[in-house]
Parts: sequence; C-alpha cells; structure tokens
Amino acid sequence: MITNPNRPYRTTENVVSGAPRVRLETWVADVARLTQPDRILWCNGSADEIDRLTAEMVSAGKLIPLDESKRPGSFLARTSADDVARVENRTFTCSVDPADAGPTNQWRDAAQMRVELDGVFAGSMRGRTLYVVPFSMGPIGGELSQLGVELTDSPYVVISMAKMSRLGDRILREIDAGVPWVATVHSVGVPLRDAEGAETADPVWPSNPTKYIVQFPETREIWSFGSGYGGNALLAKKCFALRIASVMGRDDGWLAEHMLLIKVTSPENHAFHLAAAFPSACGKTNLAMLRSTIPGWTVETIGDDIAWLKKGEDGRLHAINPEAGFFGVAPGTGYDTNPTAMETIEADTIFTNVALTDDGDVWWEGMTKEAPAHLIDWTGDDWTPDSGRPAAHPNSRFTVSIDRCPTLAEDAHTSFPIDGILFGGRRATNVPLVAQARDWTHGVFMGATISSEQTAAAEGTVGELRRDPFAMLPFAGYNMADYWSHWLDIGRQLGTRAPQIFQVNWFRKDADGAFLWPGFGENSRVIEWIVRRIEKRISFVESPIGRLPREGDLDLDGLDLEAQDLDALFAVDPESWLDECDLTEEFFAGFGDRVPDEFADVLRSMRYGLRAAASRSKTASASTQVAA
Ligand code: GTP
Ligand code: SPV
Ligand code: MN
Repeated sequence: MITNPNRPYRTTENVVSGAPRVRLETWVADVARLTQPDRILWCNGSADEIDRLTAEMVSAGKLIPLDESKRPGSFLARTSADDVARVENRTFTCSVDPADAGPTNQWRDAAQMRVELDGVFAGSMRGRTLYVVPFSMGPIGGELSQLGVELTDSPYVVISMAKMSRLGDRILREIDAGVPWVATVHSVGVPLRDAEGAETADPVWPSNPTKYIVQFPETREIWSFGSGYGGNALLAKKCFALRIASVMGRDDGWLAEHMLLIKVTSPENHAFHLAAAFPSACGKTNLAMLRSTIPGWTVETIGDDIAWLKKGEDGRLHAINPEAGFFGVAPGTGYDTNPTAMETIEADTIFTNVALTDDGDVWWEGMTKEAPAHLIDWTGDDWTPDSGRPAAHPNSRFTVSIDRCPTLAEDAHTSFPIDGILFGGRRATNVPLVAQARDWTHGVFMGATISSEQTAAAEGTVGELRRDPFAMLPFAGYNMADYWSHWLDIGRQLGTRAPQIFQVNWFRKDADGAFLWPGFGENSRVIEWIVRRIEKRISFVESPIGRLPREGDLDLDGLDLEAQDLDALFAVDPESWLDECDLTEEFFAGFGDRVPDEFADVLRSMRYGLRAAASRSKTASASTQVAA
C-alpha cells in the first residue's frame, strides 16, 4: 500500500522517514515496483525534453504535426472513442469519514480502494516509461502556490503538463527545502507486456474501459487509472487544484474555485478584478478573454478555469490563477465569438479531437460560418458538411500556454485583490441576465443554488438541467454543505472588505428557443453594470431574488434588442420562482442538518417577497380585466 510520503500529510499508516528528496525517490520507487515500467524518466519540462517527447509521439503516430506555416509548433491528438471527457461516475472521494465526502461525491472506503487500486495498477506500466513530473500550481515559491508531483505513463500528459502548470528543476529544490507536495499517480492502464512477457502493440490512444479517478483528501493524494484525457489525466487540474485544494483550503482557511479571473479597466482608468464561477463549458474561457464592445472599457485575461483565493494582509480576498495554460473548449470558438482565443492558439498548441483540414490545419463547429468541403473528422474518418455528424467532438479542446494570450494581464503571474465574484450557469428560463446579491450570505446562497444545463465536458446527458452549486458539483473535495459553511465563514472574516457578489445568465431563451442576449463581447455591458455597482456609482431595483439594473443603467447602445426581449431577460416570474424555491428546499434537504441555517433565512425572505409580488400581479391582472 503506497501513500503520500510527505510529512505534513502523513497519516499513521504512512510512516516514511528521511530527507524530503529521499522520501520522494522512495515513493517513486514504490510506485515503479507496483506498476513495473521499463524506464523511469525525471522531467523538468525543458524545451529539449518536450521536443524529444513530441518527436517520439509523432513518429509513433500518436500526434499529427499540423502545417508549419499555418499552425507552427502545433499538433493534433485523437483519443479513443470512449475517452473523450471527464468520467464523473468513476470519480471517487476516499475520505476517512463518509460524511466528509457528502451526498454529491461518491465515497469509498480508503483501505478497500487502495486494495482495488493495487490490483489495477499492478504491472500497468509494463513496457512503458514512468515519467516523474514535479510541478508548481501558481508561481514557484509564491505565497498561495502549492507543489505536486505527477507520476504518469502518458507522454501526452507530460507535454500537456508543460503548458498547463509550471515545471522545472526549481521545484525539486523547493521539495528539498521541505515544502510539502501533493502525490499523484496516473496510468492509462494499457501495459505493453503481460505478466508472462507476451507483448502487445501500443494503440494510438491507449486507454482502459475500466477507469478510476480517486482522491484521498486526508493524505493529499490522487490515483487515476484508465483515461488519458483532460481532467481525468492532467492531475494538477481538477483532481489537485480543485478537489484536493478545496480540502486544503477548508483546513487552512482559503478557497479553491472553478473560476475564471479577469482584470477590468474602466474609462476612468480604475482597475477591478473579477472572479466568475460557471459550470464546465458554460463560457469561462469566453469571459476570460472578453473584448469589450463598449468604448473605454478593457478586459485583460488572468485565468480561465481555476482560482485560489485567500484573505490577504490588507483584509481583502486575494486570488491567483494556479494554472499556466488553457485547456479550452474548441467548438463555438471563432474569430467572431472569441478572437483572443483564436489568436492565442495560432501557434504552439496541442489540439485534441478536433477535425483536420486537407491543408494540415484544424477546424471545428463554430470556427467559421461555413464548414470546409472536406475534412478528416475527430475519429480519423472522411467528413463532408452533409455527413450528418459533427466533425470535431463537442468536448474537443486546445491546450496552450497562457503566455500566448495577447490580452494576458501581468496579474496572471502574481496575486491580487478581488472586487467582485460572479456566479452563472446555462438557464433557458427564470434566471435574469444579471442580479446583485444583497450581501455575502445572499451571494453564497446564489452560488449554492446554481443550476445549469449539462454540457459535453463530462460523460452524461447533455442539456439536462442539474444543480451545480458554485460550479463545483464534480470538483468539491468534501461535503458540499460544509463547503457552503466555509464560504460563509470566509465572508465573516472579510467583513466589509468582502467582494460584491453577482449572478449572471447569458443563456436565457425566448419561446422559440433562441438566445435572448447576444452574449460574447456584448457581455461587457453587463460587466460595466457590475463594476458601476461595485463602485456604488449607480443604484438598483430591489427584487425578491436580488438587485436588478434600473431602466437605462445597462448600456444597450448599438444593440439590436427589442424592448420585449429586454423585459424577458429580466423577468422575475413569482410563480416559477416559488417553484424554484421548493426545488431548492428539496435540494438542501439532501444535505441534512449540515446546511447552514442562514440559507433557510434567505429562502424565507425570498418566498415572502415572491408571494407579495404574486398577489400584486394577481390584483393587477384582475383590475385590468375589470377595466376591460
Ligand atoms: P470548462 O473549460 O469546461 O470549465 O468550460 P468554460 O466555462 O471555460 O467553457 P467555454 O468558455 O469554453 O464555453 C464554451 C461554450 O460556451 C461554447 O459553446 C461557447 O460558444 C459558449 N458561450 C460562451 N460564452 C457565451 C455567451 O456569452 N453566450 C452564448 N450563447 N454562448 C456562450
Ligand atoms: C471542465 O470540465 O470543467 C474542464 C475540462 O475544465 S477538464 O479539465 O477535462 O475537466
Ligand atoms: Mn473547468
């Protein structure tokens, strides 16, 4: 049984002594003894090393080099058909106490899980190289940064990690100095030789039908088996920077969140920093790279997926982007919707599961209005516009360093105070374009009650409305109700210096199913209103569900928006919101008595306001009928 050998994370069953480097080396040797790789390679992410791994993958047919003149330094990878997204139903939380995992996570007994993992990992790297990848989340040595080490048998993971997190020999020196690190082990689960020595050929994209994504919160440890893709395999990302980091944050007084980060500069040249939590494939990358359509406002990019937040010495909430790259959704990204992303991925990008053009470039749905006449689709088959299926997988992605982003803010490599927090989801009905929370508690309630139509980012039913509190449903490493209490606690610590909280919804639809709001760059109009509210330059209209823009305060200049559509964007229908309250109460009930008492108070006052509004509108419609 192998566990994280770090002293600070040591449990009674995990007694490894010696200097930090010796403990790291012992752990690597233990994992190698279990998985039996042919070679062990320590990686520092140097250009030479990454070039060599890339060249090996190209000659093995695992990466397709794109045309050097069209897409320099860029490659296409195609996964197996059953390894295209996160696997939430194979994601496990092995906390000591099942109640600590809570009803939204799949708990498993740690000891039993370790036995199961020992079984599947035994010999799983035969014939392969075990890569040792020490990494830093956040700038190396930074105040909010954390270290990790990923052991993996996937070169695709290594070259992706070199873009997504910070690698280098400096990490080992930090480890030598005694800085603790999160221990992560990954295998695609396809050995090239069996126990008897019989060899099998290496598939283009090795993956195992049986998958495990396992978090051990107490020992700060991750074991992932069977998948080579995205959040399943890049263990620094969701498994560490959200699931394990949220537990570290609970224990040490900070927050690990599924949030983008931007810097907004107003026409008066005042800078504001915003964080926004939207569920997977719901527009974080787009908002992170927003190009303002209103004069005088600029938005700079800091991060598109994860934020770590902690109270600073000035009493304000400070943030970093722990990542160093973007792993962004390709479909829907085009020069019209997200030109910044398009420029970012002009070179030095790994594309996965997009289509290949005849001239050696990439394409996906939404990149251009018209599809090319012929493509090779993400499965490697011929494709034409009348093939009747998407050319790129709906969860196809690009992997690229943040430093390629033309709108990157300097803050992407430091920490900074946060002025506002946004919560959003995909809601065709009910939820208005924007609303401000009355206070921190109401804001936490807004975050806790996010629901959203499911996307292709995880295996499951696309389009199904599901609760996704804080956009963290698949990522909170501990009991979601305790997580809400932790947020309330942080709010109490921040007091009057706490950021303002808002709720947004770019996805409301009319009766014909068309989006009511143009979205993308035009979201800058909503950002302007949010900043003006943070500055308290403008007032608001009180509603039972939050503070809404007064007529005229939202800049709609130059927008082709009918008055009735604007009304529909902000309509708060008391009856459907009262239903929403019932569903919320039911949802909270699933967490038993761990739900913070404050939520019952918010729900009570919301219902009070909605009932009053309902009876007002009944009286109003009755009197109209009398008048008619
Ligand atoms: P993860 O990386 O999975 O966490 O997701 P993300 O939130 O970064 O997703 P991303 O920004 O890549 O969102 C992808 C989808 O949202 C694409 O299909 C976009 O076209 C769509 N999208 C983003 N912004 C808007 C918007 O303002 N309006 C509409 N209608 N769609 C949007
Ligand atoms: C998400 O699903 O929220 C992602 C993509 O950001 S993955 O890294 O695969 O989880
Ligand atoms: Mn994400």
